[in-house]
Amino acid sequence: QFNARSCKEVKDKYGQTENGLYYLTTATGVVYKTFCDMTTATGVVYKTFCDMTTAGGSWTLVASVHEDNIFGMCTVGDRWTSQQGNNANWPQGEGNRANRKTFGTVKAATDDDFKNPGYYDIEAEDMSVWHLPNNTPVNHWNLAAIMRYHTDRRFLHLYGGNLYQLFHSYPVEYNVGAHLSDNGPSIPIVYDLGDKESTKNVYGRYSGGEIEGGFISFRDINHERAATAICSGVKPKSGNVEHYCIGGCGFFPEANPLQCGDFTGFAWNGYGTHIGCSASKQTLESAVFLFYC
Ligand code: KO2
Ligand code: CA
Ligand code: CA
Repeated sequence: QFNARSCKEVKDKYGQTENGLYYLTTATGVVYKTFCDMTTATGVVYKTFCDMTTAGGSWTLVASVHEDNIFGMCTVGDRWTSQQGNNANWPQGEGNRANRKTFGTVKAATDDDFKNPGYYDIEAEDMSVWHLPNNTPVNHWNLAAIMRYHTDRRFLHLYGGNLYQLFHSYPVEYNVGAHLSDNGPSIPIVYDLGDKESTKNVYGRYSGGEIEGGFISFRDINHERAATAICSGVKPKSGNVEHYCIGGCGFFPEANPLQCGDFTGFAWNGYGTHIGCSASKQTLESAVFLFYC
């Protein structure tokens, strides 16, 4: 066990280069009992997956977004949206994008939502994203991914070093602004598996006309002023973002409550049909992994 705050430290300080599970420790802080009496607080220890190979980096898995039941519509399991219904009086929903709550375990990161302390603790520069079929065991993650990409422009420097900070600057909240004009940043990506064209196939065929592949986008807003968290692999060119962006605010007005949930309106034209605005079955049944480097 190492005293490392990220997979990058596990590699740089301790020379570990194997992909796999490692214990990390959050930053130690100073606790002031009185002005003159201070002690050092120990960090929180947690276990997560390190990808030590992609693009020569060392990537820490900090979260996964998993849809347990697309028909649930903002019920139990919709931790990245709302677990308490589609409700205009609860505009941010769970708010887990910008708080310190944690949930899930690394071994179950394809079976349910996962968020560890690294999400808010690590000061990162870039992100990597893997789309992994539900219920894939850790030892198969490398081979099982259906889409993988990373950023390489150190964009997180501009947004406070992690998603916790980014989503403080760009709150995912109902009625926070208008589609397109108030959207958050879209960052160009480098594909490790897939390409711009295959990204369009991840989402509905109709949606393909509304998106541009080759980006990861944050805090995108729909026609009805509902905000989503992440559009994986794409940049929206229109306001039907509920069909290709995940995680959201606590209220989606259109067809209430059909668009509320971690995978929003991904089954708008049927479950996994891949026609109209429906994503493919493979997409619906895959978790989205978020890594920092
Ligand atoms: C549809 O379902 C429809 O849905 C649109 C929604 C989807 O986000 O906004 C519009 O309501 C549109 O008028 C139409 O009803 O089109 C792929 C379908 C998008 O047919
Ligand atoms: Ca979920
Ligand atoms: Ca719509």
